[in-house]
Amino acid sequence: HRHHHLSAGIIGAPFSKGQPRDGVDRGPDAIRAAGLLLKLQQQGCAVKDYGNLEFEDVFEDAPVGRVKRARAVGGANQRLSEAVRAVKRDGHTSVMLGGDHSLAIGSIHGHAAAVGELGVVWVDAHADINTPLTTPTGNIHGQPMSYLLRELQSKIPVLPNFSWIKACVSAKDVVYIGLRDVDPEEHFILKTLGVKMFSMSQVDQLGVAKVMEETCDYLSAKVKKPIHLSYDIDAIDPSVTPATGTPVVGGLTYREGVYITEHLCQTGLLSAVDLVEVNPLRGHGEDGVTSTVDTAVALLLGCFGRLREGNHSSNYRLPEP
Ligand code: B3U
Ligand code: MN
Ligand code: MN
Repeated sequence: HRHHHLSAGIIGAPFSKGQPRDGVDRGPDAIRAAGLLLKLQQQGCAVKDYGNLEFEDVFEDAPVGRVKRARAVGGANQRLSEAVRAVKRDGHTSVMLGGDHSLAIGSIHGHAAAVGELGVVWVDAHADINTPLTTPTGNIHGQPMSYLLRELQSKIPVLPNFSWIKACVSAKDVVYIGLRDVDPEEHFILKTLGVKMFSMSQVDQLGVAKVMEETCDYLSAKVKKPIHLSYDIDAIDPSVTPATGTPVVGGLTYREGVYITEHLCQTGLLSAVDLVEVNPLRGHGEDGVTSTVDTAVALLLGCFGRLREGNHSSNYRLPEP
């Protein structure tokens, strides 16, 4: 089996304070309850579940300027960074189940601390690159990239519980896929830094296969760096994945969404994955939640070698009559 060597180290991060809606902290358990671990094992992937992280309660967490719940978000991400670093030290591909997308701060920070320079593939309806001074909402799940990019550090003010963060990603090592709801200030940042992006317009224009070919050519142009995939479920069209906090019409199809994971897996460079913003308390009833969670599982299975043509293990032999 080609993917026999793959092993997943799963971290649940039931954290919601990077955004205002209840329920996204139930993402990790919902994704596990849909059978993620067993399905990974059935396709030949070794799995270690590190369980759910526990986050400290923060009682005084008044806004700092526009930024909401900075202390809680900073503290949670510091823990997550340590956890991801440990999973990488143990030799697994890290799988972080969110939780909201503010958790990408700790996940990418810990991944980079363990393996060094990364390529980041950010699949999302949103760019999540507002700074604390441009954010229109104050929600940190709309800001994680701004704390991680070296090129933006002169624009980032001091925040409580954020001093441990070391910007560890270069703008040239990031590719966005699926964008369709980008604030003007974010668009300025993306264009000024020359960040590679495939908005939904480019997905329409090129098709997802060309988008992925160009993504991987771009990231591997000089040296092949480990890839961090940060997958926001709201990248997929809300007709398929409605159970999320900020659905945006006109998203990726299920097939396009899965293709992205299949292609990244085939590179052999996928080293950590975030699956965030699944909110089982949203999505208009049971069917919407089931569809959302099942899609999240399908994306993760794609990251670990599942092919839609089918798979078989290399030691399989037909039964003799
Ligand atoms: N760009 C807006 C909205 C947003 C970002 N991420 C999500 N929504 N999920 C913001 O709050 O920064
Ligand atoms: Mn996001
Ligand atoms: Mn999003």
